[in-house]
Amino acid sequence: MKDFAKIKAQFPIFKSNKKLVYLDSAATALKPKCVIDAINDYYTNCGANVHRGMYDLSEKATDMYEGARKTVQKFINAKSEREIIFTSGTTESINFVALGWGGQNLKSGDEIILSALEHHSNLLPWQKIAKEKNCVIKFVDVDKNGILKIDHFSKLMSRKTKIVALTHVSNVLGTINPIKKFIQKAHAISAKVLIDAAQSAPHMSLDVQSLDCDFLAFSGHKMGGPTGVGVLYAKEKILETTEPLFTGGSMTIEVTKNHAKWNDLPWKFEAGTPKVAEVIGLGAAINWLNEIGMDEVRSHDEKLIEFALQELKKIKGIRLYGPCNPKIQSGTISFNLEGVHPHDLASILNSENIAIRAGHHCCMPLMESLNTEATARISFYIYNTEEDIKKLVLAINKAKKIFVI
Ligand code: C6P
Repeated sequence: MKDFAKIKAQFPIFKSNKKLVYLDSAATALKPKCVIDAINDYYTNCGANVHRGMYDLSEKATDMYEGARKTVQKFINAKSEREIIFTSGTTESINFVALGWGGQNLKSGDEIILSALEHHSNLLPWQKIAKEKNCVIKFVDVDKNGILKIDHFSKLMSRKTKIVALTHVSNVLGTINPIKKFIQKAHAISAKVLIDAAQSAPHMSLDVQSLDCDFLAFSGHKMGGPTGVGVLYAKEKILETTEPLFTGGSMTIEVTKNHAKWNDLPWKFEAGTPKVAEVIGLGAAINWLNEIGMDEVRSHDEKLIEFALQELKKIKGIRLYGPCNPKIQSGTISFNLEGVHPHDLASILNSENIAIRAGHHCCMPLMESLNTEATARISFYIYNTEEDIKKLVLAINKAKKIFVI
């Protein structure tokens, strides 16, 4: 059992903002000192570009950058570093698949299956390519607890299904979807599967070989890493036959006036100067998570969800969305308070130094399914404590007194 008070002490933000109760980690997680130090160290003591210079500092930068790739590979148990592509985040990773792989492989009449839970980042790239290629998008329904209906998925699948793109964990409801079952079903009809792991990679251990997904996307900034960096995992045999979406420096081994030969994997997908400092920072974040242990992270999450659900349920007029079950819910709870708009609630909580998110959370179709325009959302990470939840509940009751007559 880890000492979570000691873990919280590793976050400099709590020294400059002593009263902060940060409950918006699904938007972005705070950064531990070791990550800030790793980025600082790169700029202070190295600063060179990667894969280019024949001098010590550039070789050092390349070693740190490629070392981070190895760290990511092990973190998700990918077979090879060749399967790890650094992107700017989940959004870019999904766009790479939809527009790059999809642009090359989808054709008129093909079907794409998404779900009612998807973040706009796992919806709009598919809408774009579906319009371009005249494909059909179908959506797996969620039940009243925000859980994907696997029976409905079975009904949607057909010979025309080419790709299934699903979120592992909902950023609104926290639902942990049983993605392995969906992947197995999709593979039975030879469809490819992309997993949006933006909200799962920071909270639980992932094993892409065991899941057998074809693509997996996540962001560094939601797991203690810096903004501006993310990962696209894809099976090597898919990457080998996929053309790069972007072209430019570093992704070629031979260029003439009319022709270019692509570099080896994974570099053929990393055109231009990469996000060197950010990738190094992401590597540091993953090393730090590994030290804590992803099972500890998940179990801390589970305990906080359980405590928060228990305390929130005591508030009269609260409506909780989602599974309300810590076993299948990761660090996020959405709710509404009768008589108080979520924006007003967020602003009252802000005056009590409590940061939450309110709105549609970039999931407008899901809001429609939930029959609401917006929710208040709290989301945890390893620096949160039961004390934070007690402060939240006190502040919600204060808001009620102001707004509910
Ligand atoms: N969700 C939230 O507050 P980027 O912005 O590329 O790092 O991640 C996009 C994204 C994709 N999928 C899911 C499930 C997500 O939750 C997010 C980001 C944040 O919920 C910001 S909108």
